[in-house]
Amino acid sequence: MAGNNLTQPIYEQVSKRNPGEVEFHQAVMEVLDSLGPVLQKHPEYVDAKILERIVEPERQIIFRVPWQDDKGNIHINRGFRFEFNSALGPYKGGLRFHPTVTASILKFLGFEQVFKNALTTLPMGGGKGGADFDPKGKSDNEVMRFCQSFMTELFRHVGPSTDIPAGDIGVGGREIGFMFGQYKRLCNEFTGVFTGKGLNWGGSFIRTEATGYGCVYFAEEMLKTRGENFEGKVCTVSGSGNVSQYTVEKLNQLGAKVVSLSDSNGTIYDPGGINDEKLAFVLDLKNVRRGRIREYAEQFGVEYLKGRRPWGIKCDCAFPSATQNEISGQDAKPLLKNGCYLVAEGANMPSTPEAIEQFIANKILFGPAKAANAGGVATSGLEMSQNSLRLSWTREEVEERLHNIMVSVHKQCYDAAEEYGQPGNLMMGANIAGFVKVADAMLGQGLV
Ligand code: NDP
Ligand code: 2IT
Repeated sequence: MAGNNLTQPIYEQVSKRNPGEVEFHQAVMEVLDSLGPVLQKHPEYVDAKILERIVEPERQIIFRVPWQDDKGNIHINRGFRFEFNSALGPYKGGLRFHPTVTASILKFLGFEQVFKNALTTLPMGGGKGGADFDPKGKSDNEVMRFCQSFMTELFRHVGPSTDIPAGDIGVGGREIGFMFGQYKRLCNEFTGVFTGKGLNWGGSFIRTEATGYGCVYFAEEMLKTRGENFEGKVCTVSGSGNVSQYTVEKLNQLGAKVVSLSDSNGTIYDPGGINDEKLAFVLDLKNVRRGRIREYAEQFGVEYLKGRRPWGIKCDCAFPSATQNEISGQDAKPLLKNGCYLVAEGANMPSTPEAIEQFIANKILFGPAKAANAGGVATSGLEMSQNSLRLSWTREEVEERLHNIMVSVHKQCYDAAEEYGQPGNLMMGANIAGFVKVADAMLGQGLV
């Protein structure tokens, strides 16, 4: 593609400087591949070395997290925060607690976050953090001791105008509560340093629902471009955590039928549809009892596909909402063959490059993660605004703002794709629209 002679050396430098960090390389490659036409039109970005700067995190923090389990045994985990880019506002992005967490995973997520946050049009830079801690099978007290130890180091690097973490995989309301409590104790101040807080201590209505709701709103805009809506559409959803749960809720509200959910052990297939009553069972199973999705199949007498993902199930629309690289090139084949014509990414980077290539070649509606799942961080931005105002907006007001933001994110991607000669390619549109905002802010702020 034109302009690749400008981006290839940058990709090579990223590979060399971050050896073995394959997820980070993958995320950088996807963005760089979209930017050829932008660099041709804007030589000032090339001269100011915007790309070379944007792929290098502004600050990288790595620390030891020692903690004791209920039996008194000592464990050591590794904690991270990548403060990627602050051109548009304080660093903003979630924390992930999962045994697979590495610098590569968090750098890919931090890099994506920069452009995603730009698309929300709210004043937020990008960052990401977390630890290779596995909350599964741990008691509440063990999770609390881990969170307190994690914050005992992280507190000095974050703040309501500096860096504002939130949740991600393995970090939900319980973990945010423990970390916020420890921050407050160490700093002796009650501020909006986290988003995703409890509703009675500074949280915002709709933050819990925001990523799933936002992803469905984004997909609704994609369908509108073909004169369609969700009424009667058969949808598959992967994962069964926060994003998946509220994707199902909103799809049900809009008249679709969701036939799958999954976790890292397998998939449930419910051809009758996961109605609101069954969804209530999932919320209790996953958020309170912290059980496995297999129990849904046992409860409702439906099929359990052990060790499998949902992509072999016939559907109109697919919502990958679990984790990165969960739709391989091989998975994309049956998905497309069975007639799926909309993929909206609730998770971050769930489709491999081989899968995306097929989606684009087949001209299906493809909503890339940094646009489709921007509703979560957008509502975090709204939580920050409310904290600054020391006011809280109603549920209806926050949901309306979220909806408007998702319509605007879709429009920005759609328009940029058209402007740069790839109509309908929302992946390219998202990369370009997000990049241009950050690049212009970086130009304006001089060589920093
Ligand atoms: P949760 O921890 O609530 O749920 C994660 C779900 O994904 C679980 O069902 C989990 O299954 C499954 N999962 C996690 N890791 C793997 C894996 N390696 N293989 C297979 N399944 C896996 O996380 P969220 O719902 O918050 O996050 C899901 C995705 O959405 C992530 O990609 C996240 O980055 C992204 N996202 C989240 C936002 C938010 O606001 N929370 C905002 C934007 C994006 P199991 O229980 O077996 O681990
Ligand atoms: O990937 C994401 O956008 C998130 N996990 C949400 C980040 C946030 O700060 O709300």
